Amino acid sequence: MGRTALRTLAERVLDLNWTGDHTVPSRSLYPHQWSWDSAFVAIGLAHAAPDRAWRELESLFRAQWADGRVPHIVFNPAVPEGDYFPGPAFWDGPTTGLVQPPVHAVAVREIFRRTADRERLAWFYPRLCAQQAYLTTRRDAAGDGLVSIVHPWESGLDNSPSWDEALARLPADPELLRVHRRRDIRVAAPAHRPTDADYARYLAIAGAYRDRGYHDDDLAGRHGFVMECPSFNALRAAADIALAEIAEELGLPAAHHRERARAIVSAMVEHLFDPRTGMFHARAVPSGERAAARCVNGLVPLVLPGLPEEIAASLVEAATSPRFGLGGALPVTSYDRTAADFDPVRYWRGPIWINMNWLLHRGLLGHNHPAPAALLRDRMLDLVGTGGCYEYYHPVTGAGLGAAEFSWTAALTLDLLENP
Ligand code: 9WN
Repeated sequence: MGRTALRTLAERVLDLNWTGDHTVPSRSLYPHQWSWDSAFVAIGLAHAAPDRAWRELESLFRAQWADGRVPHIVFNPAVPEGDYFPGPAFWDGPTTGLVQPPVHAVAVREIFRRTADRERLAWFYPRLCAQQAYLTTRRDAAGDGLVSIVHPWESGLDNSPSWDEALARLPADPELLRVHRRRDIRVAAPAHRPTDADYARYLAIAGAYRDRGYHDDDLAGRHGFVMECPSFNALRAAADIALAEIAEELGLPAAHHRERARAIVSAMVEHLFDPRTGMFHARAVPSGERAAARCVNGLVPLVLPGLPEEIAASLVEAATSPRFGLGGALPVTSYDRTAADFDPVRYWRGPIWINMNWLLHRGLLGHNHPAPAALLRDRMLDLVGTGGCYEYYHPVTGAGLGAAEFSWTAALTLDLLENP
């Protein structure tokens, strides 16, 4: 498909999934508003429909909690309870109490660059600061300057092998799946989705957090799943860099944002980088054990401009190795291709995701690797141009998998087309 036809296709997907004040990730599988999806969508809409880009994030931030957290799903009250599980009845409210990676400050900066709308920028700035403050003060479960996630869904890489060891320590209660019927495996192929055992654990962890009123006190002592995720923390540092630029634009002090970004990068290098694998790994709290699996979230810190150059070089090397295949015929996989349990179809355990590759593309450019960045961009555009805007793609055949007409794939395709 030519680049012009691809732009038309991507815009059509975003139009199809627009509800009037936000974009659903996919009409079939995800009929509500997801937090980091909206940020990626806004980055694409900034090119195609900038007013809609602002409205996308405004609707999300209108659901921000008083404590500053931006919920991972904002439920659309017009959508029947049965259309997504776990829906509002399970979470006991109009939003979930979980969060997702804070890509929003980067998105706001991108929309501002294209609109120069200072009034809207000023509306967002305190809200984005409150989002960061929640993460910094309430979610540093280990007290080491890194944010902990309390559920695999918070990482956005739900089913990643990064969480296997931590999940294996928790009981999988089959009764939970008798009480609550899964909807995802009625809409998508079960072989592409998490297993029942993992889903039972997801429900148990979410239910325990909900039953404690979503309080974050003594997470390390009281909660069953507490993990430091390298891509979540990298995106949090990237958010502070974007916030520094936003603050300067508004004539406000910015140094504290840059200082916090620096502190996050140092803590990540100290606690999450493994010189033996040359990449970052998730880490359990309070045990401090690093997950053995090599997953794409361990490469995403390449987005950080402040990363020591030898570490950036080591990430590029790991990405280029046969484990992830950067520079090959297809974009980078979500998991180590050489791992015994690499699964080409199950989500986050092998397939290729456009948002992860879009972040790596930015990282390659930021660390002065223009040739592999250009190649990766072409590979992404070819993949989407051949298969359509899928949720993820088969790492051998490039076939589209998961939800068709998936919003962030369309949005980030638009951004890649606009930024040659
Ligand atoms: C649970 C919406 C979301 C993405 C996540 C992705 C998937 C949800 C699910 O879909 O998660 O949040 O039901 O599996 O893993 O990254 O935000 O697109």
